[in-house]
Amino acid sequence: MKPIVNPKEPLVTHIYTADPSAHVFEGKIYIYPSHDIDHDGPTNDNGDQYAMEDYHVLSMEDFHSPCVDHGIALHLNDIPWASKQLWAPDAAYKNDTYYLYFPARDQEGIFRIGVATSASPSGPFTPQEHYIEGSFSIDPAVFIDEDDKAYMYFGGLWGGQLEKWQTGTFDPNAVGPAATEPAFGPRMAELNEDMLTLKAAPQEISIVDSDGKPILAGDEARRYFEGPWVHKHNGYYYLSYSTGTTHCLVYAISKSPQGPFVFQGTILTPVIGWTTHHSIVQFNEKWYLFYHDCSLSGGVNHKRCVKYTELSYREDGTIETIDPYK
Ligand code: FUB
Repeated sequence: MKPIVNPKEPLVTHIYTADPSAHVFEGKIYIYPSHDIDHDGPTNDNGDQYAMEDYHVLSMEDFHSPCVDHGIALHLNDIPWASKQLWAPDAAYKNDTYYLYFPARDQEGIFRIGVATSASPSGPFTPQEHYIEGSFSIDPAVFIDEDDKAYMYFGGLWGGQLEKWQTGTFDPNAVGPAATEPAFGPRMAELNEDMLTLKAAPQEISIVDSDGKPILAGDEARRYFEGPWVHKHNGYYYLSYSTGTTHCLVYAISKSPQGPFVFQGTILTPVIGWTTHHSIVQFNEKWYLFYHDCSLSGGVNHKRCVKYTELSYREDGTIETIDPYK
């Protein structure tokens, strides 16, 4: 049977969507994207063009069913601590509750990560009064391991402010490492059983080459930029992420959720538009990549659309590189 939403085509066209975090909840595919908006504000490396104000949850019964928009699941106006920019979210299920994790700027303009809860995977979600204590930067991705431990991976350069947190407190003047120094890795923190608080201060995840040497900041084809995602396949943890300035989705693997992760290769070659951001999910024995590009808006960087395609592993566990337009 032919899918209703074709692979590599926008999942929905009535709104702009980006940064899809896909999960299988209650036997269906749920997608938690950013909701891009049209506006005439500034565009810059600080990411001011990504001025999102709410989240919509999308779902599909399977790949032969239409993609349903469940409407506004959470709005900026309802988040007491947040001032603007609801960026890439993720969701998780535990304790009979659905959790929506999301970054936003606080009242001082500093990116923090918040959490909201719902009894339903489609929301609406009720936010906590305050952001998660000890959280910072952007792009939370929550991975629940087979032993039920939950880890939140996060962090993004430039507008995502990861450079500003080198000392553990926010330094607005801090810059990233020199090209010959190790690149910044994403951060990871285990969540407490309540899924609302961190068990300990976030730690940096190390990404190394096949000789065990850290990937350097000047190695822009391989270094971490933003958009972490962790999934498990055949006993290995796969950390995938965006390389930002070189516009690829790449991945590294480890035997531990704490890393170090050894760089492997490219999952997705560049898409139309500056950003690239994804998730990987298994549904009915097959694996899928959800990602976005700017094809729906004719290439406007802050008006993106979410897509999906099948993802394949080779015999040795490496992932076949996908060309988004073939
Ligand atoms: O959507 C806003 C930001 O753009 C996300 O947080 C980044 O991952 C990039 O996709």
